[in-house]
Amino acid sequence: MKPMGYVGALITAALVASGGAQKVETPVKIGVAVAQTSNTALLGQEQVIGARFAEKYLNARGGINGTPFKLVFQDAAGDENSAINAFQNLINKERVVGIVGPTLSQQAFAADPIAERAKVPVLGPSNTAKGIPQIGDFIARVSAPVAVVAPNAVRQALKLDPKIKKAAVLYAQNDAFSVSETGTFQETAKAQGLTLATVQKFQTTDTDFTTQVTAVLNADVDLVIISGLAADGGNLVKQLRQLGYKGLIIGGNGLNTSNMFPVCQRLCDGVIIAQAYSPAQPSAANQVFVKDYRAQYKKDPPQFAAQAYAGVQVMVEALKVIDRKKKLSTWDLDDLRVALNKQILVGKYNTPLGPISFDKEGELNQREFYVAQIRMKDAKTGSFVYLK
Ligand code: 1QQ
Repeated sequence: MKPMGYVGALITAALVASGGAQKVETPVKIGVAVAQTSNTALLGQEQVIGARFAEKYLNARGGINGTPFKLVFQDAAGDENSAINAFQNLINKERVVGIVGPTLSQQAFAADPIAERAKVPVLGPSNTAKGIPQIGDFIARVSAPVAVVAPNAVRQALKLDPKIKKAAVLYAQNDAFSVSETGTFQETAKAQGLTLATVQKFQTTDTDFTTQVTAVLNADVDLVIISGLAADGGNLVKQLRQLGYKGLIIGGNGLNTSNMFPVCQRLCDGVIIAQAYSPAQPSAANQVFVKDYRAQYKKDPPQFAAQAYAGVQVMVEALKVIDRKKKLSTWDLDDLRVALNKQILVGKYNTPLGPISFDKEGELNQREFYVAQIRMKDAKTGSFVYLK
């Protein structure tokens, strides 16, 4: 963990001494704490793109009632300490009004309590484990939980091949999201009448999966379901194919990025992944987003970019409502953070994810979910093809 530093400590001490009262700076700063480095950046890179995109386009459309806002990025990397450090910097040094982040649920369980104690609203852009909104009053998420997203992949696999009877389940035991998601996958598979022939564990840091793949092959299954992150997940897919597994593979949310393609290359082909976003979502908000995104990046936006965009959008729209009642520049920062949290939870938002809102605990209300399958054109290029 990077230490806060002498200046940061001095500022914090001064604020504590002064009772914390400080005016909001303009332009208003929204913090973004996602993985810009480490293996988790395979997922976080798409969030940075989505958030920057939101900043550019929402500001071009008037920002907060005519005043631009500013995103402040702090690299939360892939571990708990980096996420905690990023949150502390954003809260105490950058004095942001709210935070979109972190990337992993594993990090959210460690860093969100820091924001909760400081009364700073957090929107989890990709924190899908069970229990995230329950961390505290200031914690909500724009990322639908595994319990509602993951089952769609199992149902779709059975639609593609109704003869599937035996499944193998593999999960990263050192990652809170993977543990949560595999629970949902295992319940769904059993509820659908499948036999769980083997359950295998690994670590997100593993690169050699010979033991797990051998167990899968010995169990003679016709479906493999993986809950891990992008680098480990990609290597696992690759080694399953290299050692001769021929059946369908379901990947969880941690494999939900084209940044995995360089890892498993052609062998990524066919992996089925449930989606909390579709570029085809017909809402006007999404169609504008897709058109603008395509113009800039020459491809469809991926789920993690769309969710990060939605996170920034929700903060901005809630700030607009508050600003209309009392100009943001006239607020005390502490009061504005509390008001922002309240407004986030009562608002309704037309986002690229479709229309969304939150329940009292900060859990996301979202209507539509999808399933996509990876199609590789060659070793480097592929795409997520949405299934009906
Ligand atoms: C979580 C996730 C990750 C796989 C998203 C990046 O869903 O940690 O909750």
